[in-house]
Amino acid sequence: MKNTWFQKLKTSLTKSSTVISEGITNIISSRKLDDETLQELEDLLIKADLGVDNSISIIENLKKEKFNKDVETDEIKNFLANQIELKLEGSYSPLDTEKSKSPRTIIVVGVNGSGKTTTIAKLAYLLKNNGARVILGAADTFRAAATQQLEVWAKKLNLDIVSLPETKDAASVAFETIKIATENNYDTAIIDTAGRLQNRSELMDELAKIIRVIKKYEPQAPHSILLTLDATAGQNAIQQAKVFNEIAKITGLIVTKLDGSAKAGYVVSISQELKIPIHFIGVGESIEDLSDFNIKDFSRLIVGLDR
Ligand SMILES: Nc1nc2c(ncn2[C@@H]2O[C@H](COP(=O)(O)OP(=O)(O)OP(=O)(O)O)[C@@H](O)[C@H]2O)c(=O)[nH]1
Ligand SMILES: [Mg+2]
Repeated sequence: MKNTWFQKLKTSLTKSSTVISEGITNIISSRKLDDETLQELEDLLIKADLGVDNSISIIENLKKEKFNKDVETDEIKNFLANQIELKLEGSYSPLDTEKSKSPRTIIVVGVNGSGKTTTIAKLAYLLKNNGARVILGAADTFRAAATQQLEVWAKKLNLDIVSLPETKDAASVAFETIKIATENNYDTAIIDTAGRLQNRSELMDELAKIIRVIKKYEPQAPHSILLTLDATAGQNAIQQAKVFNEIAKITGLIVTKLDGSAKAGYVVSISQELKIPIHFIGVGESIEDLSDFNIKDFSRLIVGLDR
């Protein structure tokens, strides 16, 4: 199982690792690590979206260790992998699935198309396979067909779902979901929400209301507020995440669509800037394509190294 995941992550990171790996090969082929070479390496990291500050500090460290020395490609890759791993230290934590808090209420938020609904299906599948009784709440009352999309997943995965087709009030659906989950002893309720851009204040108000209303039913809930971040969006998403975090205290991140991104280095920026743990990464469109975020594997694969 672990190996399958590793392969999947490796494939997912191909776009990003090709940029870095080929870049390194081109830059340092039989050259000493002089200032010009270091500058080119720094540009490469910035291009892979590690963020300017991270890229500068990593290359400064490289300079301290290896300036004007003859270097091999793999030596540079290993150095960078270690540096990336250090930057990511502490950025993973598993999603809390402690049963004593049943029903655990998880609410998933994010901008339009960032992967909320698909991720909910993947997460529900994962939790169900671990023996949890899961119920879904279709609180995206904004987009036509959003409820239907979640219902299709629920049917496929044989999961119960709460939807109130007659209401446009997302908070009512969320309230009803947690109520039904509590009364019927579900372990976990996962609530889908509408995609919203952080500058749409009426939608951000709606999000605040959903959370307020859930708390009315159960002050401890929601136990997790997860933000999906699209890895192809790169640095832009960091500002979005900050606004979401102000409205709804985000407890964990899921970085989606890593498989389609040439900017996977963005994960490093996220962890540095947001200091919110990354629980999972999305590595494809199918139901099994949700993986725990493994820092070491990520750090090595992104620079084109294997285990
Ligand atoms: N390649 C890839 N595609 C993904 C991943 N996660 C989601 N997608 C795709 O991204 C698209 C949008 O996903 P949704 O789950 O509908 O996103 P959403 O955030 O619920 O969208 P709205 O409800 O419209 O805001 C779909 O085509 C998904 O299949 C992923 O990890 N990898
Ligand atoms: Mg959706």
